[in-house]
Amino acid sequence: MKTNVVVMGAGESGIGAALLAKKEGFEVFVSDERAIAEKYKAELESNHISFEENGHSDQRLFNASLIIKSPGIPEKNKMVKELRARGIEIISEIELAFRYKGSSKIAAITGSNGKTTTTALLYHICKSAGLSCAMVGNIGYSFARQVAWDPKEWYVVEISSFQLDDIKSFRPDIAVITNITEDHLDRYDYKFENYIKSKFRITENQQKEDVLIYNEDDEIIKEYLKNYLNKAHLLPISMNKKLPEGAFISNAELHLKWRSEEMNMSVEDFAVKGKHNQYNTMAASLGATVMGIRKEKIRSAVQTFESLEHRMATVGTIRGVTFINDSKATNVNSTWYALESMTQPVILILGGVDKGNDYSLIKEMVKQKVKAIVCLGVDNRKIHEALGQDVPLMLNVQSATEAVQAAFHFAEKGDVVLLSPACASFDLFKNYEDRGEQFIAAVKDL
Ligand code: UMA
Ligand code: ADP
Repeated sequence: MKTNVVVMGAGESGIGAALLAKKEGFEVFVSDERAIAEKYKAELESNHISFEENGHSDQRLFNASLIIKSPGIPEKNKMVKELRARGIEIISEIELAFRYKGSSKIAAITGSNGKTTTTALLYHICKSAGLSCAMVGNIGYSFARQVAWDPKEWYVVEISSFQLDDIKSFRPDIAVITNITEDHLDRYDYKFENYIKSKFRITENQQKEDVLIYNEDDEIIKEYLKNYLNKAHLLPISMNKKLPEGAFISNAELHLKWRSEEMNMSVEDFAVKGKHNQYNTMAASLGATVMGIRKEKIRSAVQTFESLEHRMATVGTIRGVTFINDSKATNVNSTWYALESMTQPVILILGGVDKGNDYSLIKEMVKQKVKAIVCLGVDNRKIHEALGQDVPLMLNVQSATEAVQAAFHFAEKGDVVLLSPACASFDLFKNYEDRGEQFIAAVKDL
């Protein structure tokens, strides 16, 4: 028997970690603070992995020689503090998956916004090109589970800052940082600097043969890179300047250059629309080029990619009013991009759980484009204070149905009703998917 491993948390991440650790011959025990979901219990039982639920027992955890911690468990957790104090090694699930992935390669995508879209698009390109590949990580399917059950030559991994917090040797062949704006500050002692550092850990083990694709127009990233001792080959993307290497958009045309490869493509041909998706498409296309995928394949995959649910998805048009579901916009920056892409007058549905939002960032956009704001949240005071002067109409509602009805009432033919809340959803909904689905149902009921 090898090291005795305890997995903390029995969600998608923890179960994947337990399965891989077991496969690699570790003695594995899973511990969860709350009740474990039936489907996960069944998986543990059928794989002969012992577990406890409704509490972490000191004795089990303190005797572990290695802890694999689920990303949702914060550093301020009492047990985590105690384990740190005792010097017990703690790693994340993506670190474990990296250690056992063999010679397979990794394209890893992080950033505050656009991770899922960029990951899904890069995966779509890889799949269309016939690569042996899987899409894993924060997107919802555990990286470790994939490595244990169905190894592939390439892993396209969406990575959150929480997963990066406990890496040691994790080294992606291709890393992408889409952008960095304030988010999740409650996990980083309310210090933006700590969150930025966490995101940059995606490149900390990269070597000169690896590539870091980053957003050259993002001031935070550029500033941080100035003093960062980076070993990876840097590949920028930009909409503001022409670049000798990397990807840029100028006059609505994408230009991509990497070694002897060159590709041009009109942004009109991108399947996903909006400026933010132009950044995502640049990052994914550049990643695919570095992977060695031919430009013809990339071009056709970029044209056929279907946009993801709850992200700027058109629900329908009723009496000339178009309804757009952007429920996944859970921070101010993503709502900024949603508004930026609007060409018609907007009735904006905003609000929910505020993660320390600075609404002044969307003030100008709101002044220019928004006719009315429907506040969909338990506590809407901050929105009223920040934007109350900038729109003629503002109203509080407590459900998706009320929000849709009120917005439709304010709207005229040619307007857009945009659900892009800039907030988390947990005050009135189970999650952002639930919020989006209730919005869609309410539109269908009109
Ligand atoms: N738990 C404990 N002890 C604690 C706290 C929690 O045992 O002190 C237990 C809970 O009872 C629960 C389990 O830990 O059973 C949950 O673990 P988790 O919160 O890490 O969630 P998982 O289901 O394992 O899902 C995680 C990611 N979740 C988070 O980072 C919060 C998923 O990202 C990811 O898809 C999955 O691993 C597979 O990689 C979700 C997410 O919300 C989508 N990510 C955040 C985001 O995108 O903003 C970062
Ligand atoms: P993530 O996985 O990082 O949360 P998603 O691709 O799911 O990113 O998009 C989340 C939200 O951010 C959506 O509202 C989407 O419209 C918006 N968004 C997507 N890409 C970007 C980007 N590159 N910059 C800013 N906002 C973006």
